[in-house]
Amino acid sequence: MKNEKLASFPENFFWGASTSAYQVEGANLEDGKGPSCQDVKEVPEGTSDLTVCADHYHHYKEDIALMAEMGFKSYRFSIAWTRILPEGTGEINQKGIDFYNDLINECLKYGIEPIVTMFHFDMPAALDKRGSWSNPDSVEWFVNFASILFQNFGDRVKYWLTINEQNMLTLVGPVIGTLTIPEGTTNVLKEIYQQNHHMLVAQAKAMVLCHEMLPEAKIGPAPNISLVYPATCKPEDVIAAQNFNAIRNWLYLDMAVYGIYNAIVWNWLKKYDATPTFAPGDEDAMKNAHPDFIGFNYYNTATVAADDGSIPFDPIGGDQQNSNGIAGMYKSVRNEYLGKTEFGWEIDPVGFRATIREMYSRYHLPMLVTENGLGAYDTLTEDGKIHDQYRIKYLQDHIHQIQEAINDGAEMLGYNPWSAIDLISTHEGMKKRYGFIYVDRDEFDLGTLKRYLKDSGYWYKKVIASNGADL
Ligand code: BGP
Repeated sequence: MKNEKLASFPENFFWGASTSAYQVEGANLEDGKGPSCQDVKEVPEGTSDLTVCADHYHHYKEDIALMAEMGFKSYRFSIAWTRILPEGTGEINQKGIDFYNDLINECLKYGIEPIVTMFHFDMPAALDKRGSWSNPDSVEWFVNFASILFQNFGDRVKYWLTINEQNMLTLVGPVIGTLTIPEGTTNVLKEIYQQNHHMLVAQAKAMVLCHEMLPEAKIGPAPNISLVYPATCKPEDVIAAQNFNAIRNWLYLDMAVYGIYNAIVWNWLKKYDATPTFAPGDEDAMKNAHPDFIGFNYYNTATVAADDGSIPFDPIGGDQQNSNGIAGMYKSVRNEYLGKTEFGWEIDPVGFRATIREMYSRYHLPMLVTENGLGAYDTLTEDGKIHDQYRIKYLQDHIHQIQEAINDGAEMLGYNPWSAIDLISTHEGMKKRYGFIYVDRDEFDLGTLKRYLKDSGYWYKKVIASNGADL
């Protein structure tokens, strides 16, 4: 597929891919690493635990060599808080620092830009015991962790992402195993949005600190953003779509960029006596922080209608891309125009373009795609091949829409789909694969852990070599 009539991808566009520490590394309690909430959670039935994952901790050199073979310009990974600070605060684990130094240096050896996520769903278990994000001290815990990262890795890491999918932590925390509600909580909605508030303040302070400590570096948020469509042109459905857009998307970006609470969300929370309490200085902290770019994950759009009274009060149900709705605000419906993945997520490449256009109109900042991708069952053939034409098609269609968006005037920094290598899904185990690199293991049988480039990996190599001209 060629896109000759469209504007080209910018020079130095970050073609790469993503992973997160707890899903890819394994070695979850090795070399001094402390447990995170992911290591102590109940493993969803029928899925692997997180002790080995893709064993990237021991195979990172081989993995980065394969990324280099595909021509990656960037690799987005996260740093496990508990590898650096096993208890979340206090003593630093030197072996954790050493591991990420080695990982970063290995990327740089091949000219691959390390893009580092500071927090990807892995709250230290020790901090969970101290109230997790409900504890107002969580802001300082995170800022302390951030300062250690900037100090140790800031000489080489130029691109930082604060909190991965804070909106999903807030909206679907239970399914990704991250929600801790202190005992005795009576207003759960208020507690969740108080946690969300602490994360927003923590993010703001980390952005300011980054600019102070590392004037050359760039930092941004990484929420999961996907435009929400009204089911019909019925005005009530349009209001429902605005509600969901405000709750799911704009709350997070209005806050990151402008330091203000979205009015629709604020007034919805008010109805339930659930608006967060501000500590002295919070407002200034949020207003003073400015991201250099917007990192965002996109999987698909959502479609909603007005709630007809059938939606139960459940603001934390569903998964990242599917939910029933929120009572009085919106009701999720199926979009008949879209196909679905084998795991039930709708597929909407054109919605990608629409989402990028909308974000650019609202915030006028360069954007970095930090996730996008197709979770599927893959098969390794006898001769060591993975024919994942379905993934190629998905990525092709989405990259094409980025180019359309660039042609519309959007400023795009890079594309880092999920995932560089097969890893463990948030709640569907090893069988839901996303990688360009296949890892030979099953859900429970650890296999050989040998790596194979999938057909999509060979295809991506060609895309990168042509800077997106040859899809
Ligand atoms: C995002 C997360 C990732 C990742 C991806 C795919 O929400 O940031 O950690 O796992 O979705 O989701 P899943 O693993 O549920 O298929």
